[in-house]
Amino acid sequence: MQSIFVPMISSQNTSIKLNTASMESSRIAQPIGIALDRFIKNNQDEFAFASGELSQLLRDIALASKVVNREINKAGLIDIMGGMGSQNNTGDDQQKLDVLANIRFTRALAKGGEACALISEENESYTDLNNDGKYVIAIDPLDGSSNIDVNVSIGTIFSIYRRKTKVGTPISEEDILQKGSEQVAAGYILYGSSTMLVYTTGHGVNCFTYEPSLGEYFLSKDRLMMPEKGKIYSINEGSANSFPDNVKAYVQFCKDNQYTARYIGSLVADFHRNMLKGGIYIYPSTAKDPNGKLRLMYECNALAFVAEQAGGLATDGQKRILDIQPTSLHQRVPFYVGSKNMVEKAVSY
Ligand code: P6P
Repeated sequence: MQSIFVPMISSQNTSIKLNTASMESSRIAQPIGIALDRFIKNNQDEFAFASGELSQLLRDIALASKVVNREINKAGLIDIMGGMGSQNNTGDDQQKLDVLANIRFTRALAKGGEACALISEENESYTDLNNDGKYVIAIDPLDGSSNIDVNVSIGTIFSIYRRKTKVGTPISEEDILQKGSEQVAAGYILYGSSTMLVYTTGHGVNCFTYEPSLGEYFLSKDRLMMPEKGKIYSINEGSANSFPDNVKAYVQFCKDNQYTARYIGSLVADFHRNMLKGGIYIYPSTAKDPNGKLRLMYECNALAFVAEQAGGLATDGQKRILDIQPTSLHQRVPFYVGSKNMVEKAVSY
């Protein structure tokens, strides 16, 4: 299938420059606008396992994201109109969007057949999908969903692991509690001014923009690299009184150096902005959340993998996020992620 060039005018494209310098010699420049499936087929040597399996997994995730994207826009409209929507979109008829998104992603992955188990923020325990599946998916189906009511961008975050135990046998804990360094792919969907799918398989970060009129994701950036330096810091200073001293000192450093404070309160949106412009996002331990608020398995690991693949860093303040051995599905960790120089500076205090 020929790649379709779809002229998309969005802030994402105008600031995009193909970073050919960082492209490995073995790879040809992918034509901007190539469809997701074709892109995966063109780069099948980059996925450690059968590319058809990755295609299927990303297709399952992309499919669910298209449905969620449509629901988000609709829900946003109803909420803005206040009372009109209050009877229709609450109670039994329509579920909360978090739950709806969870159902969509679970169903799509179950149908796709490649996943044997699903870890989700919405489920207390993991979900058995198919003992013949080879992959374990960890997902935050809709992060920051409280922002929908005020029409702020929100996101889906996902990690893909290869199961450790033999295909066809029951899932075990060693399949589920894997370190972030074991991820074979990870990424996020940002439901923003344009809806974007950003993922990595360990060979750089690729960004796709969704074209609703065609129902397809098209490549809008190949090999996205995060600026090593930046002057944007994202942290909820409302909790500043209970920040650890090192975090207080770093925030003061940012102020003394006239950095810009940007905190959307939606992790994927803050993270994606920093990916493009350079910056650091910190959710430290606070009085309310002594281990930080963000979850290792389905928020921090995926974004840490993407950040590192884009030349950035991600730690819990002491340890590389991807080296942390999970002990429970929903464990929280302090999270420092972003431009290399900024994270190094922040943890040097
Ligand atoms: P706070 C949303 O609930 C979320 O998980 C992230 O998307 C966001 O960055 C963070 O929590 C905001 O938390 O405590 O600053 O409101």
